[in-house]
Amino acid sequence: MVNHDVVFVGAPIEEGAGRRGCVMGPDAYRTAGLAENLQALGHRVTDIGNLQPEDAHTEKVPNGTVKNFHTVAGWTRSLYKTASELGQKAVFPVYLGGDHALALGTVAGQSLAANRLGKPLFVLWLDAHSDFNTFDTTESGNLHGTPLAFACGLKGFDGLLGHPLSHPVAPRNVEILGVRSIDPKERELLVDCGAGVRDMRMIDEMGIPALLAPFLERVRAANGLLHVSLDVDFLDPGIAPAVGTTVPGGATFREAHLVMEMLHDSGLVTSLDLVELNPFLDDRGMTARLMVDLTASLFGRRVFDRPTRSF
Ligand code: 4U7
Ligand code: MN
Ligand code: MN
Ligand code: MN
Repeated sequence: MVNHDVVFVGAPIEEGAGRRGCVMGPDAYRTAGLAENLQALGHRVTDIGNLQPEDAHTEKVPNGTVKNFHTVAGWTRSLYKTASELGQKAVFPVYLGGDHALALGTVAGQSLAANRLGKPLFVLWLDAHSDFNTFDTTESGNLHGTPLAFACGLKGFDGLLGHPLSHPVAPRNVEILGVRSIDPKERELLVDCGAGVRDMRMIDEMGIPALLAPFLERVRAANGLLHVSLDVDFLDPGIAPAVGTTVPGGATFREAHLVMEMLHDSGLVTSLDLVELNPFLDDRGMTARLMVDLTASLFGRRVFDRPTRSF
């Protein structure tokens, strides 16, 4: 088994979401024993604590619908900087959210770093939503619904960093898995750019392995790096209530663990977002603990190493 140098980066951003509470996410993961669980698997863990947003208040607000633009832009800048640095080192960053607007900074930063290493970045987006709105298409104005569009280089986002994105992720290198809520304009953007979208019905009909294995093969064939962005609402609300944007019919306990186990076995994942946990909505920590256990599966936890004999 490969032992990683894991770095925790706390990002208690909640201004991208429609309701408050994600600010408590990073500490909930710490309380639920994320570090201890990864250490028990033989990994080294360094927790660099929580980042602070930069000051972006002089930037022009793109339009009247977008909410908390300056705060989100400030977080995007500090996360972008941190991710572009960590992404070039021999460490495995785990970004502890915070709402999904965190990924405005992490994916762009990891993509810049991958480019500097001469490798393409692939992104696996585990989410009930596709998060592919732009500042022009968002109806809610909540910026946690936009990070994947930004990372793919769609137009209108320049104010976030104060400059255009230099190394966007190729939409063909993006796979969205578990989706069951897409806004009409998002759908058009997704179809136009050619991102991979695998909805819950496809999981029902084909199962996780038939969907995930071909994507992992593409990452391997391209000698790519893989960033995984895990939104709590990927999971069925019955097993993961601590999220502000529940959508019924999500991934089951075993489907989610199988995704993580396959990701581990692939050896391809190089960075991870844990986002949208809202501890204020949790039931005695059950969602925080499930997210910790899923992360442990991604880092190699398994019940039994190999059968002692064939059947
Ligand atoms: B999350 C939504 F309208 N599309 O833009 C929007 F349905 O990070 C939801 O995946 C976004 O939780 C959900 O507000 C963002 C809505
Ligand atoms: Mn979501
Ligand atoms: Mn999301
Ligand atoms: Mn959400």
